[in-house]
Amino acid sequence: MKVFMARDLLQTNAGMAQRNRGVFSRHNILAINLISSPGAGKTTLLEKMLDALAGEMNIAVIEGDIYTSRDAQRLEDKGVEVIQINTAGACHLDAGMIAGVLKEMPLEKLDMIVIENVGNLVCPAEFDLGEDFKISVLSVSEGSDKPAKYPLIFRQSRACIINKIDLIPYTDFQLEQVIDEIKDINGNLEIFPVSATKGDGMGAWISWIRDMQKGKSRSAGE
Ligand SMILES: Nc1nc2c(ncn2[C@@H]2O[C@H](COP(=O)(O)OP(=O)(O)OP(=O)(O)O)[C@@H](O)[C@H]2O)c(=O)[nH]1
Ligand SMILES: [Mg+2]
Repeated sequence: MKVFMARDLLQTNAGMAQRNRGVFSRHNILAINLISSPGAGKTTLLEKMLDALAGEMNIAVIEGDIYTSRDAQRLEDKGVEVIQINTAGACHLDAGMIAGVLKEMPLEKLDMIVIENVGNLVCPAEFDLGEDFKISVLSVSEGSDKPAKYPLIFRQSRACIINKIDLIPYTDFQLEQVIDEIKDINGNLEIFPVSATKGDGMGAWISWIRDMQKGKSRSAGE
């Protein structure tokens, strides 16, 4: 019987993530990793991001799902390269899976890679994929207590999107209180309350991510 220790697996992952980071950096690609509970709105956000940004930069998407290619199919008509990874049961993407698909991607042409991780607030937070940063997505319908209950992902992220703010009137979600709790966990987080479906707040998020991509390509040129 083969036994693998979680600590050793994480070390192997860290080495592979470092290699991915080198690949992104050599090609001046901004790589972001979207993480949330199932159904918080990652694919919907991505659809709207592609509508806004695909005409001005070359974006590719890596879709992580346990099963099915449904999210990849939703994004394919946006005219960008979409690669599906089915983890066949695993609750997160790891750096080795990303390294495997990077070999198949037209890296020299790309400005940004968006990775949609498997819907899960816990395991994906543990795995560095070599991305520039993680983005956590929390949705109003999940309840106000989620940042306090699952702090790791908020600690690990560079930005947090609070999605589905159009549903606030129908729930007991306390937006200001949640923002304060998230800031207590990570005071450096950029926080974007949005409604991906209605469009509220999306301008600020899109312009922030656009600036991050420009910053990465500028720093590469220095
Ligand atoms: N009311 C409302 N619904 C939304 C919003 N964003 C997404 N949804 C809905 O939430 C549901 C889930 O959205 P997805 O984009 O598939 O969520 P996801 O995080 O990609 O889901 P998984 O990939 O399965 O984890 C869909 O029915 C969306 O239409 C929003 O801003 N407001
Ligand atoms: Mg999705």
